[in-house]
Amino acid sequence: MRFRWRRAGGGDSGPTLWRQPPALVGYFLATEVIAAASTVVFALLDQPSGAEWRQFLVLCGLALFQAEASRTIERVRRIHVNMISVWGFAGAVVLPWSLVGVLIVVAEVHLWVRVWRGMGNRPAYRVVFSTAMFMLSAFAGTGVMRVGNGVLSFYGWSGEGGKAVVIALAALTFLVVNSAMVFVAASLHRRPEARLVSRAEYALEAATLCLGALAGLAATQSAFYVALVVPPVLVLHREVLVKQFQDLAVIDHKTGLLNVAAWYDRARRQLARAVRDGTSFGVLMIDLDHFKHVNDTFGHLAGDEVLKAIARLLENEIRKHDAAGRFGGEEFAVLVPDSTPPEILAIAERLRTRITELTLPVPTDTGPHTVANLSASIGVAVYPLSGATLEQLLLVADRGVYTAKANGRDQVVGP
Ligand code: GH3
Ligand code: MG
Ligand code: MG
Repeated sequence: MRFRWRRAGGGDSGPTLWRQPPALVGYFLATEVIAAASTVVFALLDQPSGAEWRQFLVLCGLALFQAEASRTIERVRRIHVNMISVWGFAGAVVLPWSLVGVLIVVAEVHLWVRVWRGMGNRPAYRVVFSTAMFMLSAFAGTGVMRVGNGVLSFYGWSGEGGKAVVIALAALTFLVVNSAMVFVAASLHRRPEARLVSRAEYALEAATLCLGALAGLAATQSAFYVALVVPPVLVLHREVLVKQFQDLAVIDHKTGLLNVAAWYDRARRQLARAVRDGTSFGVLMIDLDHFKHVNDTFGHLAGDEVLKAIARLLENEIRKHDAAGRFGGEEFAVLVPDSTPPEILAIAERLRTRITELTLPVPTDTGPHTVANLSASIGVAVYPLSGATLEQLLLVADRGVYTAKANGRDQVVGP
């Protein structure tokens, strides 16, 4: 897996390495130096056999072929979960350390040159870091293979079962090292939410490692067998894309919140549930105050950073089954299910306070500045108090926003 730098544009990672937090920069450089230095040391120590060179060439060839075959997929895709793990882990299973390192570098450089470079959303330093991270994960896997095979031959266990166990342990090691490194990067990047890797992502990673193990084993037999791994890899790759399109269809690109259509969908379902169960729920409309002023003072890019920060604030402040959406511009809507009017008003009030407390470093033409003293006008509607249809609720919440603006902004207006 890779570190998700930003979720649908929701993060704050800049285009240059030096704009990242210093601890993160140190972590990147340390990872890269260790990966490069170990490869050099391994190259001096390893003496690959003719068979290992052949397997290396086969795996390299297929990695490049697979990357070429899924090039268009990789291009339309904006978030990357790639299949380097397949080839990297295949290498970890059968190749000596040095060739594993070179295999991963070749595969990543190829993807960089042929796919990512032209897209402009994957700065070189990120590619370098992911490459180093995959190398270290694969080296750990190779280490487990070496030790495991050593133990097997020491005890004279030559059965296939023992080898399979060693491969499973190597895969687990790869996964653990990889996840730990992603976790550290996310922590240093001050993106706690990026540390959470979903079960689906682990499943995908496990599937790619299984395919990698099979590719490695097949490579010890014949190049023709390895070719059998390519179609499943391509299909897996495409499935990931479909899933990402599904995500993109409901997500606001700039902030990572729900888009209008998805928010409406959630709200409609909530209304149906509330009618059925006789419960109440709230709709908050949030409009930032004098946002034009932020743009005029700090520039549009800084304005975008503020919108992203507000989105993160909303996500952190609301409960899991509440839904925050971006309604366009600097307007947000929050759905607060299963709550009483006083609870809903309290949530609105808390959001308003948090927004006023926000201070945010932003990049501007004249260097970094701090945006503070933000505020928002919030209109609240409550089902069934404010209306029986979604349109009525939105109208009441919207009217609340206008009343709040008229009364001097930075306030919550209830139903
Ligand atoms: P108020 O709501 O308090 O009346 O003042 P306001 O300045 O927020 O006024 P208004 O809602 O009319 O203006 C919204 C501004 O938000 C206008 C536009 O420049 C800015 N805006 C809308 N969408 C975006 C965006 O995606 N990025 C940035 N940076 N600015 C945006
Ligand atoms: Mg507005
Ligand atoms: Mg506004």
